[in-house]
Amino acid sequence: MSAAYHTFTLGNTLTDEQKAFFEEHGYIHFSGFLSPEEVQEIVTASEEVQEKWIASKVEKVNGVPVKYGKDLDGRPIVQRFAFLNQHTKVLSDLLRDDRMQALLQLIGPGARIGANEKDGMVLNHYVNGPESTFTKMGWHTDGLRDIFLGGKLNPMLNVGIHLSTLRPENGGLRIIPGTHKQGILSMLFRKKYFVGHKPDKNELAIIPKAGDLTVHDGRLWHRVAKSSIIGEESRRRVIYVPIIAGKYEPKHENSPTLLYQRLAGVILK
Ligand SMILES: O=C(O)CCC(=O)C(=O)O
Ligand SMILES: [Fe+2]
Repeated sequence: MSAAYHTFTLGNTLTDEQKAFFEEHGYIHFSGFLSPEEVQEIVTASEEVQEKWIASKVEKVNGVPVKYGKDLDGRPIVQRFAFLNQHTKVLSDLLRDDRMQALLQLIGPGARIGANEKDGMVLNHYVNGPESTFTKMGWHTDGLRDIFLGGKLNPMLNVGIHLSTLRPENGGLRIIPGTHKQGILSMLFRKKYFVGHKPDKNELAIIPKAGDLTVHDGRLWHRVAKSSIIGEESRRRVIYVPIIAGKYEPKHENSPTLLYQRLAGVILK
């Protein structure tokens, strides 16, 4: 059995204990990274960007499709923003926080925050209502796309900044600790990518408070469980920012839409 659930506090440098925990389990949970006021400021900033994107019918950002859906009242919302950091100062500033920079120590030389690479800063907004289609996400690892893209798996971590306080009934992130140490075959075939949703006997529920920060290794298996609560109480917002090493590959306005991103539009429902 696993030990009691452990959260840490993130400072301007990582402690040896924090590094060792991450190395062993492939994830780490820091509580109280942002204050309630900072969380609110971020939510408001995302709503301002959302209004602009809806008004000007933005379909893609740097080649990455924007996912739209319906809120509880039927109004259109953005459910997956990409490169959000490029569209509001509140979020570009967040990436410069010394504590964010401290996380680079988790992957070693050449590490950087992927502000302009991959999908940049992503914000997922889930809500479970009568017209919702984006309520869960099947089992996957975030690193697989790299294998498809270049054959080579570059080190990659995903930093989650949680903007909603959850209870277990809210669903949310489920991970299988330790799977970052699996071989390539297990990374490819342990589960059915994105279509498998069954709970795993070894899965761990990440139950954050708004303002918490988590990091998971790009090789770790995880999914998003559907909320069993319906309505306003089911609302869940979470930001992801990649930390990467390897070749610098910035995206720009004319970057192509990748096959997996087209598939995601079909599968991620
Ligand atoms: O919403 C989450 O917590 C996880 C989302 C996720 O795994 C992803 O976007 O790759
Ligand atoms: Fe993921």
